[in-house]
Amino acid sequence: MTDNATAVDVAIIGAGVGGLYAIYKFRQLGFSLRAFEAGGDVGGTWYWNRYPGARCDIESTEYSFTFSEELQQEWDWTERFATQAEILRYINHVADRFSLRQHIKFNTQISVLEYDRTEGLWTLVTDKGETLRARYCVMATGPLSLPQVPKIEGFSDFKGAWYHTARWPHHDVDFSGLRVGVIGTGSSGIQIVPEVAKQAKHLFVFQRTAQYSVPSGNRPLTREELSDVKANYRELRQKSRYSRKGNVYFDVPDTSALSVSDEERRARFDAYWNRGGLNFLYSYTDLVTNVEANETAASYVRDKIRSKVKDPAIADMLIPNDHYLGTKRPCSDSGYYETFNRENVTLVDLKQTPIETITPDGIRTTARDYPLDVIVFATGFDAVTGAILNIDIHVKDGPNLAAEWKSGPRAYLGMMAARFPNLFFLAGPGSPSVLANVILVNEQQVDWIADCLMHAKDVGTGAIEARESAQEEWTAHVRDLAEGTLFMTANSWYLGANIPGKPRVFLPYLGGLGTFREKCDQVAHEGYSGLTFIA
Ligand code: NA7
Repeated sequence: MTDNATAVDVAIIGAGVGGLYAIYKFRQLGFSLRAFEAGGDVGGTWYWNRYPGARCDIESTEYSFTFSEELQQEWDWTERFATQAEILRYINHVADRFSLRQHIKFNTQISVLEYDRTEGLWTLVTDKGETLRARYCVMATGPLSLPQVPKIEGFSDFKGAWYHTARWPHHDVDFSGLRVGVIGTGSSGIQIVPEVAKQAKHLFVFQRTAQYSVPSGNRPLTREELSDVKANYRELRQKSRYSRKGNVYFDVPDTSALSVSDEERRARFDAYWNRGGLNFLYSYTDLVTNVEANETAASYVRDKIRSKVKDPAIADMLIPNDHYLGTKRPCSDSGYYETFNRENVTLVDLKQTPIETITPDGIRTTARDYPLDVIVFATGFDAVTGAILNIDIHVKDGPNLAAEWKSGPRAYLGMMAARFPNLFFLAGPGSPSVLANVILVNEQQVDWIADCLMHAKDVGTGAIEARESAQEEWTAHVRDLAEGTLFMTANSWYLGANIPGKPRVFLPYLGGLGTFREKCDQVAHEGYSGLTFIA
């Protein structure tokens, strides 16, 4: 452990699911630690994204920690897909049950991280100017945590209220009698729109890109279902850990959509559609790799949209026409398309009539003015790298991470950047991150890092560093997996396309969580090949 009395062994930045598990794990192994959290309490994404309709789209019995059998036996999920409020209650329960809160300094943002090679220590500087020194630093900053508020001219003059879905107030927001504009129709927009429509005098939905959304199929979980899962949790979790998506409810398809008859394909699509959830995209092997296969599912969804939306002109506006199904983060909804049948809802197609400016009284597009009392930004995040690069991370008299990643992030196994010793990323670029159940992703990475630190301790190492060659090889591997898939064709946040000026690089690792785990285990087995342990 560190020989410097004022330093801790491990500093953890972020107290969402990754940070909490890191605290639990490193403490269990006897490391001294300190965690910092920008929010006022635990939860990360689930602390901030408390907008009406916020809900997970992974089954609740899967989207939960696996590290404690007691925990998973004692917690009762109530719905197939948990609300933000229920997930946050669960995360708070975890924090209390394992006494994790005592290690966290809340309402504290880390602004600077500087590594001193001579001392082998990181110095963390908070937004309040306090400092802490640590041997190791774990970035549990979250892949979807830095909100994106687009820079629209005139915004500061707007006289009404405004909110971002990812910075929602802690009190209820009452839209009754108000004219509300929602900008953005990704997962968050698609979830909040039906809820706001129920209250608002009039809701204007400002859509830049129409999205494919499948019905969530959410419903209460029965006692029998819950007991059945609990009785089989060990086995289920083991399968999930080695599955592609960190989720055994997602089927592993075995057939090409093109290898079956139209009737057979339709029957399977119907079955998946009626069951609900994102599993629809995994009904066949080639929906995101083959244009023709993709089209079979896309045309099925288009028909569904047309059947739900009464006005054919509005249905046409809601049908995506510029990307393949599944190539932007898929959405699931509870009555999204049907909301556009309401008298008090208007869809504004920003592709036809872009926003020109925000005025003191609302939004002006190239076609007209929309007077508004409230603007809701459901405009997403600077994903995967945003929260990491929001901190000035550098080595004293050495490289700066933002400069190193100028043309795109490079990290060995998505966890370590060469020339930045003792710094680890959770759910970072080049890891399964946002493409799999992020709780299991975090658990796998924390466990791997913990083993690595124990190894370093055993061999008496001060600094662990990724080799440049290993980093380049991994980065090329991540890129190669994405090249040739349809993912590369869409303007998605997977590719950083939602952030002006962000390099167009496919951020997550497409090989799946199970394969990633095996690769990481192999690296450990080889004595941490690709890493250098410096005395
Ligand atoms: P997303 O999926 O990034 O969606 C953001 C939406 O906001 C999307 O429709 C964007 O259109 C739209 N957007 C962004 N900037 C603008 C501007 N300047 N003007 C108009 N419209 C804009 O974020 P979410 O919060 O919905 O979901 C993020 C993830 O959280 C989700 O995938 C789950 O993993 C959980 P675009 O498509 O870029 O044209």
